[in-house]
Amino acid sequence: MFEFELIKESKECKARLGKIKTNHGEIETPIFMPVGTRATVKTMTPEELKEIEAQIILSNTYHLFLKPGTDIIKEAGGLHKFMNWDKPILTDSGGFQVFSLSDNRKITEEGVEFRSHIDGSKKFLSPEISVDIQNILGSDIMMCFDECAPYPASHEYIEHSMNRTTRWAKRCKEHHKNTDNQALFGIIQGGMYKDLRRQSAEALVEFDFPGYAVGGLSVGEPLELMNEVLDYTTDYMPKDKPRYLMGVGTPDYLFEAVERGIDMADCVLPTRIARNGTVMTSSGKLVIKNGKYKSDFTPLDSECDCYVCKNYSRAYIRHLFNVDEILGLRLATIHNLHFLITLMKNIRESIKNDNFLEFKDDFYGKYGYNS
Ligand code: PRF
Ligand code: ZN
Repeated sequence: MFEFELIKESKECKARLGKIKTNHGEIETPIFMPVGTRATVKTMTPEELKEIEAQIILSNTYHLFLKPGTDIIKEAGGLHKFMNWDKPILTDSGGFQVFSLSDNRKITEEGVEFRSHIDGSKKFLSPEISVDIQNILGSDIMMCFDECAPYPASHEYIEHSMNRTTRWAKRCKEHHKNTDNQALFGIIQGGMYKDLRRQSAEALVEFDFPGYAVGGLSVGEPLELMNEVLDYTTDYMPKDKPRYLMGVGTPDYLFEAVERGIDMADCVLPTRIARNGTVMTSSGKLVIKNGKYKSDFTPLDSECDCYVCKNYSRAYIRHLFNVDEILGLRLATIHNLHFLITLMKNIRESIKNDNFLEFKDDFYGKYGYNS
């Protein structure tokens, strides 16, 4: 089963409220998806993820293909069972990680030959292999194998790359058989070029995927440029299908994306910065290792009602980071994910009440913009 219900369109902007139904439960949109690259959201148990109301997590074909390998996950009975997570999972195709992580890659029409970033061994991924792996993983939402082109890149390069991504999407769709239980999303590419975004979207919409992603953004371009590209790209996307912006997860990028009609987003950022000791609060980011928190016995964020903020002080968490205690990483991660998940919940509430733009301005006033 896979269904998307568009519940409401905002009167103020292109923001939407919706609901996705999968075999592993429902997802309210707009949603932020925590990233569990290697079959774990780093430092968190599934029970803790449920406690902070995570509704869906993302995992990666590329990493799981390299380690532990597809056979082990097949033997375990799929990714849900392997990692003890019974809610929805989205898997990325490897089409991004193979370009950002591996060495010596060689792209051909057939696929991508590369060397593993772990042990240097030779590997190969193609649209068909990516679909086969994602079928074994058993994710609720699968992604087409694509090329996420670098930024900046010429019109000529992007056009060539985007057209190949379109041909790869067709091969993914033709190869994917388990369509009743796993929804395969198309990924729109086209760099920062309006004509190419349009061609990419129109070609993919022809294939009638159950959902569409915007790829190739948040690759180093300024926020204003991402906003401009998103603005026209979402206009080329069907209204009755979910729209997923890949790799976006700072509060400001999320607000700007939702305003332009995005329903789903994911990013390693909240979990990654947490492990570096940076926490998001209602008045902006805070580096907890800083000496000024040495005897600050207030919570990370006085407006937060997460388990961490209810029970621990800045001074204690600073101490944990300073002496490299594992609990520091865990507490900062729980708080940051709770912060973004709650932010998205409040965004949904504001769309419902037609005060999304006011909520956004209030948030920027306290948190800051592009920070
Ligand atoms: N393609 C895929 N995964 C991605 C991206 C993409 O373009 C991005 C772009 N920021 C993040 N993750 N397959
Ligand atoms: Zn908190």
